[in-house]
Amino acid sequence: MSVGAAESAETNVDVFVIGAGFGGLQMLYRLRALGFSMQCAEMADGVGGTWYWNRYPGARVDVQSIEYSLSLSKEVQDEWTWTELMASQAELERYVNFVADRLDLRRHIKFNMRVSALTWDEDSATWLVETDPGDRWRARFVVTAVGCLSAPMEPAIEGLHSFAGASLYTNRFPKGGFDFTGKRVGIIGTGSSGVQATPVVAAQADHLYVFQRSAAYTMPAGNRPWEPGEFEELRRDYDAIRAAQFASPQGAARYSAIGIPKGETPPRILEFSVDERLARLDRDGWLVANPYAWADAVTSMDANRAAQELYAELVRRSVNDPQTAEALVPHYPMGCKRPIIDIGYFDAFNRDNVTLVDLRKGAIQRVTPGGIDTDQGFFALDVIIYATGFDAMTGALNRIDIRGRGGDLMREAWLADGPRTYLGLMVAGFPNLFTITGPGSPSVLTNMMTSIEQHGQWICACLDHLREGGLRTIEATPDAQDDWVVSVAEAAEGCVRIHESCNSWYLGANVPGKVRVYMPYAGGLDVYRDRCDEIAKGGYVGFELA
Ligand code: N01
Repeated sequence: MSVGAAESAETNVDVFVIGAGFGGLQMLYRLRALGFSMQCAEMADGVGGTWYWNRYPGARVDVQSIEYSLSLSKEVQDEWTWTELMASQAELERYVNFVADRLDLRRHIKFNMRVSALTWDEDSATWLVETDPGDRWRARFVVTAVGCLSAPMEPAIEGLHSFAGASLYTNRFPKGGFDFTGKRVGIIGTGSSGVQATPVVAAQADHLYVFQRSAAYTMPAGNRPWEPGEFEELRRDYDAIRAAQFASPQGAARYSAIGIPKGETPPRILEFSVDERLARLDRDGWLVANPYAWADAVTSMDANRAAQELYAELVRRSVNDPQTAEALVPHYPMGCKRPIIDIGYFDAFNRDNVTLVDLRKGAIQRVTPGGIDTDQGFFALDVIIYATGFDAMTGALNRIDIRGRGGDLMREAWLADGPRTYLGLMVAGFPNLFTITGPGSPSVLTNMMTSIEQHGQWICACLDHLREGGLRTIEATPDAQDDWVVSVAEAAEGCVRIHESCNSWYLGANVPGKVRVYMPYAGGLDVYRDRCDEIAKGGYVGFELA
């Protein structure tokens, strides 16, 4: 493929890839194999995306690494050895660097380069790619691999920048780490990041104050190092492991934060008496406090409340101080937010040097140079850790000025009704632009590795099809997009996910002013992949090819 008339100081490529996390790296590998010319820009000075930035103490994947790893290269799969069931950030960062080196991908990547604008040029049917240092490219196709949880949120807390001590963000944690020894530390946020960081910081700090606005639904990860020879034995069975992973609705067939292994059909909690539920709890422990453990817990609020009761009981059994235990019980539906798995979260609250500050009893007023002022008193601190999350799913895309046909800005098109895409892969009015794990795809509800690879395969097959057919453009039709937006909304139906008491980042509820729309496709990755494949087989139904 070659691009039409080039402008000066613009380099031509077939495909421009944004982001060198796992999504971008696998894309580069697949594109190169197909003979496309390409360029990738990465904001950081290294590969890894999520696993580059989120290097806070305790950061760890919540899916088993044998599944949370790339399947695309046999060499990588055969040569890499995981040391634990679920890898730490440090191990994942080593892995992603190994992938980049083993597959010789670095030569395609410009680091420390932020893509600031993408502008569609009607006449040449190309994208102008503009970057922060000023380099420009002209690409026939653009693939965004910018991540779903990569646009950090700074909380709107008065005086945040006045703090005289150290302010740390989990999603931009210092590369060299941080020594909390002897420090009075406050952590704001009890989502996955805060829950993972709490026990590790508690073990080091002089005192840790956990500022909790909403309590977490979290349960033990069950992580452990592999027994000698255990991983090697599993690796011999990799074909079957990958087949099960790719066939499952979550893109992960083994125990993880996003699902429990397929076994017997889960019972309905409302068909059990309270005594029977407690007997299950005694038998199965935390597994009963999981929205997937009950057939009715995600669809019926009564069932959900019954499951919440079991969770509360388990918290009470885990935390010594009854007041702290009560404060750690959530007051919103189980399964509405992303489930969390942890290592020693509740044990941390049994330590003398950890205090839970339940913000439901008095909110944060402001940050001052000396600490955090709340309606329930002042907390003097040396360090504040913000574990306050992301502008999820659309944030990273919307921070780029993406102008499609007629100069329309993508973030403006998404302002009124939330993100509108076809399959989460393309957007009407924005030809030749593919969004890996974009809003409207299963992405964050699944093992991201599986979803990333599924999108990578689909996009490459599509580009190959266009090349074979001598076609210049592909674009989602507005009708197909409208229908897909309805499918995404329908898949989220069922009271828990979109219940009025649910304020998840899936709904954009954590970002002031963001329209409340359930953004990922909840119909299952297996169903979704079949749909994508049928669409391709049918000649890219719902797309206009020219
Ligand atoms: O962010 P979050 P996260 N004052 O949005 C609180 C993935 N992930 O970085 O719930 C006080 O979940 C906020 O309170 P509330 C995973 O998909 C995966 O932890 O809005 N508190 C909440 O407690 C995850 O879901 C892994 O009431 C404030 C917290 O900050 C996603 O990333 C590890 C506040 C934000 O929680 C995001 O997780 C880490 C304020 N002004 C992340 N503003 C693993 O693989 C916000 N909060 C294990």
